[in-house]
Amino acid sequence: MIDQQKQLTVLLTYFGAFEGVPLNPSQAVVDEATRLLYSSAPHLRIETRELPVTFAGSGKALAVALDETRPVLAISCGVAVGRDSVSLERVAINLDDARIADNDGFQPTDAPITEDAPAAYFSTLPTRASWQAAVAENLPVSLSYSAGTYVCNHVFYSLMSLVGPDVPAGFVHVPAITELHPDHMQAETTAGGVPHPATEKMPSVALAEAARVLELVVLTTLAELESSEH
Ligand code: PCA
Repeated sequence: MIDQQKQLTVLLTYFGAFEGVPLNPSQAVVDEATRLLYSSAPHLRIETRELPVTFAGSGKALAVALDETRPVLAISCGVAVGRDSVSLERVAINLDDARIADNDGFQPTDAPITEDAPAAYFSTLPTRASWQAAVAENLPVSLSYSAGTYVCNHVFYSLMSLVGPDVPAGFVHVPAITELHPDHMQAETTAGGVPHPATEKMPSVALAEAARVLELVVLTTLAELESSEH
């Protein structure tokens, strides 16, 4: 139930550095989207949290963040190096399969995230409507059907199992950001990245564009929540 009198809390999470990504652009995108949302939707309370790039710690940190903030909408964000657009992830799979170690030095292969649990969860964000809103503004955006099998997919799967069907939730992968030295990054395919020859320039998008896509996902989801109340 959306109570118009109540301040609506939105939870946005991002990740820090990990192997091949000395500066994770998901933080800058979340910060900039938060700034945009405070002027476009002043009734919102935006809570942001950094999650560790670890299989063991990320789900726990997410559970704490959800418990502390009790959001009406939750979006986790991470980077997928080598992609050339902001990816609205549609499906999280029950699989940890890492080609690089996480920040604990842990590198699971072929391991279920949760035993005897669903093979996959779909995002409950209005991904297509959000994508359409972003396309209408000529922003670099795509619908994606794989968030990889590294910590981002793990967090996405954990998020969907933690929030249940009543709180819209999902995952957004941002590409490298033009202003943040993208050439220092390495793509990692299990982390939703796209391999690219070292001779080619790393694809990247402008910070303002990536942040606007994230803002549109939040606004589109809230509009849908509000219309379901009438
Ligand atoms: N991207 C990684 C984990 C953290 C991040 O920002 C991934 O796509 O799995």
